[in-house]
Amino acid sequence: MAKDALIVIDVQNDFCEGGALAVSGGNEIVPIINKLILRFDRVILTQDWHTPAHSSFASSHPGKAPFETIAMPYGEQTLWPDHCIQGTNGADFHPDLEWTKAELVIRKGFRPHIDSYSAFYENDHVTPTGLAGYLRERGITHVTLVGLATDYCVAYSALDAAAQGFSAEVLLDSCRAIDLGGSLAAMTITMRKAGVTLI
Ligand code: VGL
Ligand code: ZN
Repeated sequence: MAKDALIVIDVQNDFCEGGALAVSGGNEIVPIINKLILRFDRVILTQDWHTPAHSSFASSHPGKAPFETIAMPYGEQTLWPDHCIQGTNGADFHPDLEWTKAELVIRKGFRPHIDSYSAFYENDHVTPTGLAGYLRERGITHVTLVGLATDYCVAYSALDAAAQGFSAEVLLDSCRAIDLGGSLAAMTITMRKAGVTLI
């Protein structure tokens, strides 16, 4: 029988109402995710965890505004408002998220010169976080993904999970999207093509 883990992506204050990079409806998913956490035997969380003046922040690039893009050595990077800075309230999990049961917290985006959307690899697609090895060593073969944002960190995590040979499922009603320039529709198609199950 497949061994399943719930991966809760970036349910942090800065992605919820009133946060620096608030995702519309982000708060609504907290009670839904809390019910899922109760149902799963294995729960893993991710936490976007940037250095101050991180290279993914528009404020680090003179003349650039949030949501513009820039060429980085590893490819095109969208620039964001300052968010989820290590040790700040914005980087904390939403206060109502029932996270105590989680067995692992994967922090990502902590290298100043590279962003990380995926829970598995940084945006260069080669620097691993260690999550694939952790799952394999624990015999976990199936991952269920929920959280923020559908079209960025959830989608890239699901794609990498599938590429790493895990069966991956995204529960769309437990996610909310940023939807920048059609990114939600595009990532939905990309996930389907990669064999990610969207529910
Ligand atoms: C995310 C943009 C920047 C996310 C994180 O969690 O989807 N998006 N950092
Ligand atoms: Zn980020």
